[in-house]
Amino acid sequence: MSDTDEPATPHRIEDAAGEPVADHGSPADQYQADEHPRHWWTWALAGVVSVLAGLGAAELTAGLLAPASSPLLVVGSLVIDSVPGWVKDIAISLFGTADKIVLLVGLGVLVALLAAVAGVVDRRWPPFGRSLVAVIGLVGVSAAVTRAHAGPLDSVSSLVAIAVSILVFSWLSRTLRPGRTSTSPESADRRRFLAIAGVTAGLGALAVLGGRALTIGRQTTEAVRSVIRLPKPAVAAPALVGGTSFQVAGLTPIVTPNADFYRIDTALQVPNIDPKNWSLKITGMVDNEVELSFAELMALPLEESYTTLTCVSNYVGGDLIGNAKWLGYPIRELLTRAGPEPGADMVLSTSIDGFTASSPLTALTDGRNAILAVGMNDEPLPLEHGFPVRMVVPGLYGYVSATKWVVSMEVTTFAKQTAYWTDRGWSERGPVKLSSRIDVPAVGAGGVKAGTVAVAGVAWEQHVGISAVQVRVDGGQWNDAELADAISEDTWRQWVWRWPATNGRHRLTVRAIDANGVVQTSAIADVVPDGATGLHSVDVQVA
Ligand SMILES: Nc1nc2c(c(=O)[nH]1)N[C@H]1C(S)=C(S)[C@@H](COP(=O)(O)O)O[C@H]1N2
Ligand SMILES: [Mo]
Repeated sequence: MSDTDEPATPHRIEDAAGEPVADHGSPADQYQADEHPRHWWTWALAGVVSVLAGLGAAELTAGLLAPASSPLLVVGSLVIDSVPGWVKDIAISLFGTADKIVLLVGLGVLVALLAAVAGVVDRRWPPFGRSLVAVIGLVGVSAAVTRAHAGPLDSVSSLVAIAVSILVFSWLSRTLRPGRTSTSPESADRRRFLAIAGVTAGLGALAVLGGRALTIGRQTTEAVRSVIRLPKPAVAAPALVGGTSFQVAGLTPIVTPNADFYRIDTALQVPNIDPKNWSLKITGMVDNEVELSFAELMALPLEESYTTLTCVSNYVGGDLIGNAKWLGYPIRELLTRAGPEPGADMVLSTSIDGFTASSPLTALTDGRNAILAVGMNDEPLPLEHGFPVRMVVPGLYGYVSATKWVVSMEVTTFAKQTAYWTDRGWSERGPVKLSSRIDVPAVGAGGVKAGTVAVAGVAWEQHVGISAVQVRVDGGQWNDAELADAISEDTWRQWVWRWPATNGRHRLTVRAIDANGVVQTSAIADVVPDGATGLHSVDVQVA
């Protein structure tokens, strides 16, 4: 804002005690006076309140998105990891088991002091104070990204803290420079500032507590999960012998580690379910309603199976696909207990957070490994993959079958009920489509040398299986790739083709042929409404 925006009526600038400190008849005087607005403590307060608001937003973000990114916790653990042993020893002898609380409170006090200083500095030299706030926040960012197992998402909370602190500070400081925005008398301005600061501080503190509570809920669930021992399977998955994998650098591993498994869901916060409180109800068009507790499920003869899970939103060549060894109980057995009534053709499964999926009844009863899963790659399900119980159904996209945190199954009909994504324009049925992907050479790969080059990837059509994969160069003839052994028709299959590569720019294209002899179509379809089709191509520069 420029000085010409000043209100026409001059008004008095006072210090905190209410003494006039300047009288300004001319805009120039007034500008002068605005350089020293309000008493320093209001600026210190503005600094502290802004940073509290920022920390509140950050803790909420951490609680919702990335629990490991809480700025207070990451900076705290950075301090713990970096102080020398003797300092730790002194801290423990002084504070005992309260040492961590003392550390966090100490950090809080330090941040509050720095925030107060930032506020006071900004009073005189805007925007240097604000920059100081950003610098404090960057300490959080660097602590977050340097923690063990940190990912880029872990910097999010500290970035949110910086943004919110600076926004709130700019806003509060406007109410502190009255000549620029307000024509009300000084005392009213001060009351207004204190009211705004009080409410903001209250909201910030609430947000910090709320965010911490969310994280604690998750930590509790993680703790419960970590002591669960999966039972020995009654039916074990086949041991994977070497033949199912090729040794080609960059080729997707045949089994996807849990930490790398794609995640798709509508959950803003991953549900925290204590297995003690979990149960599954089978209702609807059944002779007997069935209710099953977690303990009952774990006591049943559980079966292991490898199943590749794919998302309908996976574009051609995309990575929304993974293969895991699941442990669970056949849904078919539970449905037999329930006894579906004639006419039923669908099972609507519901998650604790309200997500629903419509699976054809036949896919759950026709003998395939459609399971209520408790284990993923020899571990209890990770929280974000459905702990404690989810569905896995070979041959169907996840949105119509793979309900995580599942709590009920209603036996019904497609005519009567629709599921979450069907109500949003997606098809009510989602059988997986035949597809294949080139992993190596990677898109845009440089450094490919003329000579024999391994072109490799995966191909899948769950519950049908793959019989051949072919690769062509620059639209030439199709060449048969070598196939690794299939684990089963429910999993993807690795392939490799040894390409006699010549110098220049080339386009590699792959297609798969399924177990029935059907060739993957080159017709391009979008992911909506029932999955993408088309062929995956990769352009490579050979030198
Ligand atoms: N509760 C719940 N379950 C869900 C979803 C969801 O949004 N909520 N998404 C589904 C979709 S679209 C897919 S592709 C799979 C993904 O499972 P994953 O995250 O374990 O890979 O979960 C399915 N199960
Ligand atoms: Mo999906």
